[in-house]
Amino acid sequence: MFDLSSLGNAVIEGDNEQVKVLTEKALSAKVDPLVIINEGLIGGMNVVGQRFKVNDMFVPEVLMSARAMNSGIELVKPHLAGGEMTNKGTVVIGTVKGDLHDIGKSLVGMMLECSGFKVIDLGVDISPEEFMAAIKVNGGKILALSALLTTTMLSMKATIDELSSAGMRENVKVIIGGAPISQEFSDQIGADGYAGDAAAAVELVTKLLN
Ligand code: B1M
Repeated sequence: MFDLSSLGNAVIEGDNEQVKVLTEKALSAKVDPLVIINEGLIGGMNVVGQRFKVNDMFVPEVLMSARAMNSGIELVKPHLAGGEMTNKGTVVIGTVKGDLHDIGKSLVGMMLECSGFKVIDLGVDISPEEFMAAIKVNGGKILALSALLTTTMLSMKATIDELSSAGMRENVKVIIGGAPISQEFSDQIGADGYAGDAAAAVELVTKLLN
């Protein structure tokens, strides 16, 4: 049985090289790629989150951990099933205005891509108008909004309102997610669904497009 705790520790320490070595080792040992991501890489990042909260880690260290986690994810990505499948539908994804957190959003985008969806990732700090423009240009059927701050989650409602004002609400399903988001909030702002993690987001998008 491969011990993923050392991979998690390398993420916590922000040790990019060690993360790459241990991720390669886990892949060679045939550990399920999703287990490597969820238990090793995100497991480590979750500890970083808890320590950041109690001021036991600070922004530069958090960024090093995030960079190390991403290096591992890049190595795992080609091993996730389904990447070469045909386009099941276009998803426009981004982190809402005022919010610079991109790790969870990128993970959701990557998992959707690996599940056969075409993903247009707009990045972070995306205004309702920018989301709207991307939906129009790309013909997206799903708008996927991520927020990590209680202050920026309000921009999700503004984005849905913008969609309605543009007369496009009927044609586009909106899903939302991120640490402060809940099903209750999703219902409150009139989104089509909430997903707690990347795997749930794939399930939700699949359901909404069927
Ligand atoms: Co920030 N930050 N941060 N931060 N940061 C949080 C979110 C915070 C909870 C930390 C804390 O205080 N405990 C807190 C928010 C408090 C609140 O609003 N209630 C916080 C704060 C306050 C801030 C700043 C204001 C700090 C400051 O400057 N004083 C600042 C804000 C900057 C801004 O955005 N304007 C800030 C900055 C940063 C960094 C730049 C240092 C860095 C971001 C780096 C980057 O993204 N490139 C950072 C980080 C890393 C965190 C924590 C530690 C980790 C977030 C993360 O990446 N987690 C975070 C603490 C925490 O969440 N425990 C924290 C790993 C990631 C895989 O999980 O993003 O939750 P997550 O995504 C999950 C699910 O939520 C879900 O699936 C993902 C995979 O399972 N999901 C979706 C996410 N999006 C989804 C979309 C979906 C569906 C599911 O559908 C569309």
